[in-house]
Amino acid sequence: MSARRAAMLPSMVLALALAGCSSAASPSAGAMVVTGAWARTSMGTEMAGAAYMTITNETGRADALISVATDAAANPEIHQTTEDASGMMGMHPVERLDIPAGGTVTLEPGGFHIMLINLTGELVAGSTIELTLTFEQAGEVTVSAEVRAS
Ligand SMILES: [Cu+2]
Repeated sequence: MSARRAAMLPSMVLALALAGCSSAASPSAGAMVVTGAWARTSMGTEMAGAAYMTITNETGRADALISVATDAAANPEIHQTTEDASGMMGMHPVERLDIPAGGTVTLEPGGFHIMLINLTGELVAGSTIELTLTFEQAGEVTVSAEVRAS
C-alpha cells in the first residue's frame, strides 16, 4: 500500500460515517437531542398530565415536532400556553413545534408542553414514562421521562 493511498483511507471512513448520520429517521448522534424529559405527577387520572423536555436540533436542517405517542395517555397533544390581552392564561394545541437547525426549544411549565390527555394511569413520583416524539424530518425519537412533582 502506498503512503498516498494509506492517507486517503481515514477520510473515506469519515465520509461514510457522516453519510450514515444524516439518514432520515436515525435517532443517533447528529440527530435530535432530547434532554431533561420529565412528567408532572398526577392526582389520579381525571385531569390531563403534562410532560416537559429540552429539544436541540443537531441534524443540520430545520425540523419540527409534529406528534407525540405514549402508553401513558390515550391522546397526547403538543400544547402552547398563551396569555390573552386581559392577562388570562390559556393553552391550545399546536400542529407543529418548529425547531430551526442548531436551535433549542424548551418545553416547560408556562410554555410549550406535551399535554397527556386521557391518562391511562396515575403518574406516580419516581416512575418513568416513555414518549415517542415524531419529527417531520428526523423521524421518531423515544425518550424516558421521569415523573416528579416539579
Ligand atoms: Cu396543555
